Amino acid sequence: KSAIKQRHLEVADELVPSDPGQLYIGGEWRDSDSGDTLDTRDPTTGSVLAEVQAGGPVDIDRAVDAAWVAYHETWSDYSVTDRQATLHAIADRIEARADDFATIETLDNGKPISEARIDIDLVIDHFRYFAGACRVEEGRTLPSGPDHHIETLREPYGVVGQIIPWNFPLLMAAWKLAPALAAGNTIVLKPAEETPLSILELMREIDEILPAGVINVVTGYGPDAGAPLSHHDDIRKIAFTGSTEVGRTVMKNAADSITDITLELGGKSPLIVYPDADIETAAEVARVGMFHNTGECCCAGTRLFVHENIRDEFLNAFIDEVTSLTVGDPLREETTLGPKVTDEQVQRTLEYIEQARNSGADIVTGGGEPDEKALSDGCFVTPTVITDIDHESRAVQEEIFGPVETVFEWSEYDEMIDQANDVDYGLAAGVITSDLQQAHKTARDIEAGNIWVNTYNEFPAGQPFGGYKQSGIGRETAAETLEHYTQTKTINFDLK
Ligand code: TXE
Repeated sequence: KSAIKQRHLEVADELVPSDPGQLYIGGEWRDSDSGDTLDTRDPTTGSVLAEVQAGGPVDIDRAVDAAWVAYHETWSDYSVTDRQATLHAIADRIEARADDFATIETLDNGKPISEARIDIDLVIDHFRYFAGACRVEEGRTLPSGPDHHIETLREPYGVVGQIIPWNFPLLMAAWKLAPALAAGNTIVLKPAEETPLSILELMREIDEILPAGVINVVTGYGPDAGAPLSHHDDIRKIAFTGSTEVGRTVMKNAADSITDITLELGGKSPLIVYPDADIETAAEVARVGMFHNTGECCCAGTRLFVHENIRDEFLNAFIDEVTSLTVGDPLREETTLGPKVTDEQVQRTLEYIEQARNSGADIVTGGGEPDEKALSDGCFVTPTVITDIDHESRAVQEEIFGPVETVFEWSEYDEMIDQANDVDYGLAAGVITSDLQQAHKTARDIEAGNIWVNTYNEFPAGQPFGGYKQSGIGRETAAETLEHYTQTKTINFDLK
């Protein structure tokens, strides 16, 4: 065995129980109805980390029933201060084992441990943020004549369904669980089949502080466990993060039972560098914007627009940044680029690079798998920068979701903005300039839900996150998210 494999097996032995993976329904651990299981693998070594249950429609039915029982019998009796205390208690539990959660995330997803720690800090912050935010949710008293009193209440939906992806497993769970619980709902959550381990560990950790059935977790494949959740008649709201393609299916399913929906989907975000930018800062922000989390970020700044006056100077500095990324074992502190999550994702990324190469684009650095023998069992792709590529090509228009940057040169503002907006997505954008007026104008002209100026990939709780165009519907991580998890009831009193 290689040294990396040996180390990962030892760490997994310590942190992943030999039987980690039952479904968590009604506060109990149980096998799936079909008895089917699925393997979750360590993308660094290719080894199986654990076998978990592959849930299906019957398990989803059970979980939805359990969530309704919990809603009626316990969770609706929790006052807002009780809910606040529960959310803080969840945050405390995660904080006490932050290193364990970060390590499990690195084993299962492959993200560098230093980035996994950032995820876990944000997870804790999100639970605490919503613990506070639910205390300021208020109804309204409406103007009316002397004979009436009209008021509104914000009421929870009851049971909500949540489907999440593999790129930030525990953070995406927190973005969904925290506001749903804060608003008074109970939940059926389906993790991604690639990365269920941190969420199962979370449920083991908080089992004793959460009434049975308030959160139910059904692991499994999308079509078997996700689809039945998305068109379940007894789910009152569905929240999904994943590909735009599956998001469209989930939305159609939700239409069958007129279920409210929020969607956080793909992106193809522009990062615009102005001629007045400090070159070193710009190169660093661009590196973080593209290569954080191995490029597996829906908001990654995948289309880099550099002003012609600084194009060569910037590109040199940027290539220096990219080639100094340390590709390797994500459990090591110095690693800054880990493996992708699965072989399938590697193949998908390499196909996009190949298409770009065949179309005559210039692969300036990277463009394949690393040569090191020690990494040969893992899902690694070298950090890649592509120039001279047609903006209409697939690698520019479609989400690659890997460590692949495409670079464009611009001179005329209006043309650059038109091109920056010329994709189906509208999730995020970055602007790098010291000219504040220009930054404001660009931020307004870009069709996207999140704009970072002189920074990128920051997600503090409280800052709304979500997309324009085909990047989604609704906003997460902020006070307004509570509105997505509640419905308004109007009460009109006759005073005569
Ligand atoms: O996503 P899926 P995949 C993009 C990214 C990536 C591509 C494919 O471009 O390369 O999507 O990744 C569940 N009904 N993003 O295939 O399939 C699935 O089990 C209900 C962007 O992993 O969208 C998982 O839990 N649910 C993205 C979740 O959907 C279904 C993050 C996401 O998986 C389902 C991930 C169905 N029919 C991928 N089919 C982002 N926006 O951050 C699958 N699922």
